Amino acid sequence: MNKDAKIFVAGHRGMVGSAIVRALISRGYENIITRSHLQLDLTRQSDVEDFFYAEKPEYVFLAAATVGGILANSTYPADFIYQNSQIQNNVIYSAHQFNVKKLLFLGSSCIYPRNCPQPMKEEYLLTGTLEKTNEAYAVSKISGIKMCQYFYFQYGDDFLSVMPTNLYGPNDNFDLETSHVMPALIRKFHEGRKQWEKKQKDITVTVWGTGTPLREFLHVNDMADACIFVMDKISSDYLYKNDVTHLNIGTGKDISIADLAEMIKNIVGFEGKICFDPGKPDGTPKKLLDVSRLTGLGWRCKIDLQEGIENTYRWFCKNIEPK
Ligand code: GFB
Repeated sequence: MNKDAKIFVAGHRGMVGSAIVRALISRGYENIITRSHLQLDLTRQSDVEDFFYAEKPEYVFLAAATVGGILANSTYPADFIYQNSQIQNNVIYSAHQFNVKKLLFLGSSCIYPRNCPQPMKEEYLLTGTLEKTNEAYAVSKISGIKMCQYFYFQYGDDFLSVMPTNLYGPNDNFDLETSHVMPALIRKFHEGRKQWEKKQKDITVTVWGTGTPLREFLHVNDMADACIFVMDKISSDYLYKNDVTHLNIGTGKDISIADLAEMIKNIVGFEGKICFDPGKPDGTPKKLLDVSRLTGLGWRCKIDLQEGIENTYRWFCKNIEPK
């Protein structure tokens, strides 16, 4: 991408989209186009077409999506499948109609089967049954991957997909009902610490599920860095001709939810107890990506988990819950 290339970041107010915009600006890209949800509803096909007709972006990062943690995914499956399918169908099809040079579609590691061999390689897509708690979201994301692939096959469009592992960082959703585990635990331990400081004794933080599931966590700044790397250096030709439908993005390391809780507890400085609520779903038992394809192409994550959580907690204290 030239520094003056016209780049549309769809979903620029979200955690990933905002990180991509920051990363583009810091690298000197000057012509970034964004639209808030109020300015452009990406689920409306004709509005999206009008936007692409008027703006004619050259590159598209498709980071707009309806996302949420395990409870939001299992409670609102209709919203997850409808909104995500609409957004990606409209943006990918308009990118095709208005000759976008390259489009990067962002998915999620939940596209892989629930009992997938670990670590999960790109070629394990569509080899088994999906995890029920996020099936609706996963089905829409798989459809997006396939849409990019088929537009390449039929029309030669340079559209490709990346699948990040569980992401966290600034601008995450810290709502306790709808968020992912990382922001939820940061908030819970922070609130627990405040109660502890007010000398309320016997404070306990509740962690959902059994604590045994294993997850891999990538800081969103690393994700943004990887997206720009792929946009700049990897072509659809390379990917699809090697029979690969998408690229995994992750750290290659996982941690149990119980150990993650301990880590966040120490970073936040909470001195009370942790208990587990097995009444809440565990979700898939283990989710670790095989990232060897992307590392083989020259990309590596830079932010380790300790540093990433410290950075996110500082952001939370400054922007969401000043002490
Ligand atoms: O991050 P999370 O909601 O999503 O939950 P998934 C990960 C694990 O953390 C589960 C546990 O085993 C949860 O039970 N957990 C413990 C908690 N305490 C909490 C808490 O307070 N809040 C939350 N949210 N979890 C999502 C998918 O799956 O991952 C999405 O539903 C997407 O589709 C996303 O793919 C990346 O990792 O289970």
